[in-house]
Amino acid sequence: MTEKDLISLETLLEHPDVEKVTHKVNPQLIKRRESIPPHCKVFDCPCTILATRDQYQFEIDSEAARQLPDIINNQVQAVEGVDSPSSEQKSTFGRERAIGVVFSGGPAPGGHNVIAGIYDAATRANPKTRVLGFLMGPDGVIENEYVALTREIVDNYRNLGGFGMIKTGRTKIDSVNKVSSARQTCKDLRLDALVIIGGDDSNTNAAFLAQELKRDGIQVIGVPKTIDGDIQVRDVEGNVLCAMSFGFHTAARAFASEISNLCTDASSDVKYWHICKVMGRVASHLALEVALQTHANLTLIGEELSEYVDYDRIKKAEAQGATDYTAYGMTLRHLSRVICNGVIRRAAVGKNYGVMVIPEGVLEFINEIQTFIIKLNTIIADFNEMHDRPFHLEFQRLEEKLEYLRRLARRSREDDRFTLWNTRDDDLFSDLPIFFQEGLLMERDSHGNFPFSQVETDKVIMGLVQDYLAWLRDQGKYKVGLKRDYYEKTMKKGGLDPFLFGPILFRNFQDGQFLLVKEEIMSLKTLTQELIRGGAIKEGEAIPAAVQTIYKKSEPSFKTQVHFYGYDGRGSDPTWFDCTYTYNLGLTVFSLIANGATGQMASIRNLERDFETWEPIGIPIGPLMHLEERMGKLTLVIEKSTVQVNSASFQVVKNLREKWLAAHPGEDDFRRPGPICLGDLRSEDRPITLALNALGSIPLEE
Ligand code: FBP
Repeated sequence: MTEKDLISLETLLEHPDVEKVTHKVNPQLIKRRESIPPHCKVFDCPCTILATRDQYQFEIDSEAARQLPDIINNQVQAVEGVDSPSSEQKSTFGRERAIGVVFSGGPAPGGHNVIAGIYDAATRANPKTRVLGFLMGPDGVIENEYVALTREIVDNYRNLGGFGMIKTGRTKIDSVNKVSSARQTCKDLRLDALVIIGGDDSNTNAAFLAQELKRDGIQVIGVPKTIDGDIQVRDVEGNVLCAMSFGFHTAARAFASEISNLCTDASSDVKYWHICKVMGRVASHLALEVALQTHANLTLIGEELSEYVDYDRIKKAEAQGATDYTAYGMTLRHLSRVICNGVIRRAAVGKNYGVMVIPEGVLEFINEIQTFIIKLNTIIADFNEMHDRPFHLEFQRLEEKLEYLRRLARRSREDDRFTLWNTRDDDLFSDLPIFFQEGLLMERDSHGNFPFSQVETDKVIMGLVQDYLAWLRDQGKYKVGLKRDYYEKTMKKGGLDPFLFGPILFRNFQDGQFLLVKEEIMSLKTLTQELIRGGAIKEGEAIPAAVQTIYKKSEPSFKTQVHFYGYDGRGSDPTWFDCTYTYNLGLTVFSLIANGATGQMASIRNLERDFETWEPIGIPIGPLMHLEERMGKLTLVIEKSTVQVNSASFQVVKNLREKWLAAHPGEDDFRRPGPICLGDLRSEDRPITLALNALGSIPLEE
């Protein structure tokens, strides 16, 4: 560096280039804010109406009919454009309104565009309409904390990820007090409508609020949000009304982009297995989409594990005139065997590395774990109901919680009506690693959900995998296959005849492309014995250096790197698909409000098809409700949609699994989805799962 390059710190910090490159508003951000997603044609019209689509019917739960009498008979409504509205239509549609919006639950990319769509449509219909954003999620509604949204605020967040504009929270408006406070807020603010942008539980809340606020003339509209992709709605005949919640595509693409980079790194550095836990509290939709996007070597799908049936066990039990219920569903131990099998097969062709995807909710599908989760949910909920101090405050240390469980187990011995937690449960629970016991006893959220994202699911599974691999290595069954060329070259370099040593060292010397050291050679001691037995060396002679090199190369070490993909993808800027989907959801919400709907969830049909075919609709929320066990009680909720094993997307993954495992000589089959960028809505820029599922379902064999 010369004198002329020297610059004072002051001049540096004031330099316009420094200001330019460090300014938080960068060109990418400007491009995002300025991009305008396309809108469905109906929204070009000066006003819209709702047309009932009674061809879509639902099976109505009698309890839902009882609790939601004013919204249970709602029908699916399609938004239709009116080119020349009557003056009455114009004045109803364009009436001045006050609309409250709230985010509920975890962030999902695209949420800001829902608000932008509502804001644009509402202020276009009447510039005096006010859109109020409740702060910090449902707490904002309960506590009347809000911000009046302006064009400037909305413009700042267009096409951007997160829920930063008004933040979010997980409070549930479920008690009489909370409902009454929320109602008071809506009345105080003279709201015409409240829009709840949330997941299955939040849309459940929306239905109850719609019922409650109907008498006040306040409409409630839900919007299907969650990266987990588990809000999917079909009618009774299987017609798809909501194919996917928003945010799913972005999160899956964000995870896939990172995981694809790991595939590249793993196959370059060839020494690690990357274990990637991906979000999805219960359903494995995200893992499935990531598998399709990246072709990772191994992907677990929770729903498949619970469908597993061990026919050998059933037969054995049947032969003894018994029924083996443990044959249904996969056990943790069995799962670890399946994983080890993949690891060993890849190692045998020299690939002692790979990428594996684990859905965070996978344990929910393992019978033995699910039983614990359900029992503990009930125990904690019962305790909370019967005591002033909640379970987690009363018992803060693990040992205290375990002692409480032991007390319950003792009680079950004394009182046979008490069966919730028995001695066997207690014994099995004590066998689990401590970190997992702690995980299973963690505090549930306000909806009673088990906090999977905080449990080291991967550690539970990989602990068993490590143990079994160590055993297999000791048995000589886990070996790294060596390229024949490499072996021959190394031996010749060491002055040894590869053809003399080959049959002594390898089990497949005759025809193997990748040579596998014999199982009985498990240590330098057993190697020496084999060499002596094969006549390659004499008693007391040392193992030749070249043979030692070959042996060492064949010795596997299972090295892992663990990653968690969740919050990062949840906070990602949305894909163009999600930008467009959510903006149109927002426009749909306003059409529903302007036409007097309540208890409806905004949706767009035909998401898997060309944009021109997208159809904005309202789905009645009441009929989606069914009874489910929550916190130990039967509660009305919207059913979570999990991966269907007969779906085209799952079947494609299942049938390409072997190809993606790539346990053969030659290249892996990794796919590079690339990073998320703004673009046009091309067919490949939407969830692969959607495109595949639209092709139909596969009939399952009995
Ligand atoms: P939502 O259902 O509210 O959309 O949240 C889903 C999710 O992103 C899950 O994938 C994850 O398990 C959970 O949120 C994490 O919750 P938290 O933000 O409370 O840690």
